[in-house]
Amino acid sequence: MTKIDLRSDTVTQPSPEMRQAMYEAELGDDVYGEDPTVNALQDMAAEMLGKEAGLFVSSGTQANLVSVLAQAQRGDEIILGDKCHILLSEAGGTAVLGGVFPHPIPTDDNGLLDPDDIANAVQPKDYHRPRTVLLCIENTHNWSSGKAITPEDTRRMAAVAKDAGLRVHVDGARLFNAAVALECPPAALVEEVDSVGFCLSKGLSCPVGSVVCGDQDFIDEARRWRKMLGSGMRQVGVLAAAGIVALNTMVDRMAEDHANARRLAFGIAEVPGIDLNPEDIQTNLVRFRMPAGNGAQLAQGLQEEGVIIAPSSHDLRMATHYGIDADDVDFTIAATAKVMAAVA
Ligand code: TLP
Repeated sequence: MTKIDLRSDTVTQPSPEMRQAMYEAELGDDVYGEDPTVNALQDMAAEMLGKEAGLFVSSGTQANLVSVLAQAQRGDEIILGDKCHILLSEAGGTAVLGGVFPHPIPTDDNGLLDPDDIANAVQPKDYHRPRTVLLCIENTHNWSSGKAITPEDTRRMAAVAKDAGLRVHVDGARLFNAAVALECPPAALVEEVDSVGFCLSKGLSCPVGSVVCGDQDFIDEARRWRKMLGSGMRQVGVLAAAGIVALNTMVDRMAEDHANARRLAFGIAEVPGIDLNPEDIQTNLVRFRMPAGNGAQLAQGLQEEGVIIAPSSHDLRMATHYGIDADDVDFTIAATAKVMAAVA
């Protein structure tokens, strides 16, 4: 049976070129800083993002965790959006492992935080209050259907934080999707920020890994936290090799995923019972709403047709990625219409 897995871009498989590079990778012990392939990936990532240094980490969650812990002490506070991944989907790690207090503020439909809300969330200097030290921004914004945050919007949010003496972190799990969608160099998206993490294992299709970038002092501190978290990995160039291929070959092709996402969004928006404005779709995530309960029926019905999405009552997502083509999209649109006709 057809198997079209739209749960996430994390399900992507490495390309043949990646597997070959992994096989041939030159290796060393990365805890000694001696893995040439890891070092090459870190340098390449830092250069692409206009930062001094990079650090290979095991996941997007770990990228955020080491970034926050390297820039906030126990008892400090971080400002973040109320719909961001760090707050909602990382098991409370910054609070549990770092004693860092999250201060959520509203997120608009475009994944943006209002600069006034940021300014108002900064705690006054008073020993009753936690110290506010960091602002976190997410680009692309997952819960806002993968909206790409422009350099101007990032600048606007970061400027308020900087004025208040905060540092700024970007959860750029899908930063390269944003760069492709906005047709700008990835470095332009993080000019004013102190730290940024991006995932290799999502749209870039690597099996494992993320890279954190920033200045050398930040990276040194992040490396210490990575070690403490148990991810001082050894001959990890086998994984980094795929990352180098990804940065060379998989960035521009994500335009295809974005075109497929729009095709999908325009198609399913026509299906009665699906609430979605396809014009909102900029990157590879298609979120839509349905009457409560219908989502679970749709997920179940699609599964029977060979299309997999994450089950949810009424707030659903389909993700396009390497391995999904326009035919898969058309099949999914037809299957969605068929299942929803039966539900009605
Ligand atoms: N997101 C996953 C799930 O956890 C929801 C997905 O399928 O979208 N930041 C952002 C914005 C993310 O979307 C994710 C993963 C992460 C960080 C964490 O990355 P991993 O899964 O590598 O720890």
